[in-house]
Amino acid sequence: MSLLPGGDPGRLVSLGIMTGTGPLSTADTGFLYYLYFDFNSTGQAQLRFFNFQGGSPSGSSSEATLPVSNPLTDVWYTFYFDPVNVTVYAADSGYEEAPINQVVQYAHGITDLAAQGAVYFKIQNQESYKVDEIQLFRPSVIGATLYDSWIASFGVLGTDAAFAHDVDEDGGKNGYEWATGTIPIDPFSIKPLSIRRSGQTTHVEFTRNVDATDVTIRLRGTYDLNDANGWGDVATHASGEWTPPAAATESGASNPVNVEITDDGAGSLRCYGLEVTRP
Ligand SMILES: [Ca+2]
Repeated sequence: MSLLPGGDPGRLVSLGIMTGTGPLSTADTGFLYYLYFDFNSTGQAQLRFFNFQGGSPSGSSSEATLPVSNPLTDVWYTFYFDPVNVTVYAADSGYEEAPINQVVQYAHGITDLAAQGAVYFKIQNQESYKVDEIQLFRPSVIGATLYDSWIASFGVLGTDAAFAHDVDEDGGKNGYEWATGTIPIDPFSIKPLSIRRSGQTTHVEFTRNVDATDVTIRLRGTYDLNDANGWGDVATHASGEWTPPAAATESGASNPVNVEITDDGAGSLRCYGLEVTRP
């Protein structure tokens, strides 16, 4: 954000990421900001932030002083919007996101940003200010696990996003779909175990999402479904490798990869289950 020559540094500039066309409006859903290069002639730049959903305030609204001294004409802002928080950084000589550059992190309370239609970046008071550069990208959720970021990327939030929940009700829990690389919001996207017998050997096949490095996958087997203590590990994947190594063969150039577990000791009848856990 740059102050134009002759522009008044004490003048408010408004910007936001909000629904609908036309000017910024608190009747829209989205994020609204007031930026001051020099708030009340204090020499300090300030950010004020507001959030609205369906025309009502949501989340936290407050103000924060920028961690820069007298920015004069240019401030480099970085705004991270994740499903829960907005995190803002500011610096006076380029994009900086070190802890010392953090302006504020706050919960926005917005659960459906597009509830009132398409979302636009809007700015007012452009006669004094200009936006020099906007970069859009999808960051991982700050402080979140790999699984949390993955499930949030499908717009699944709250209790629906629990590892043990099955949000699309296809019989595969979210954590299982993360581990096997299917789509958690598509009930037709699910990968059950495929089991076949070849001579005295049983082959169990499924897929594995190589990005799911935060889970342990355990193929378990039992000879008696009525015996809760009858389950034993056939093969386990953790920390990037299978145990025992000889039991598993992975193939395929794309993600998810195909996994084939060979169970030589299966005998005449064995039932299998894939258990997915995370620390
Ligand atoms: Ca599912």
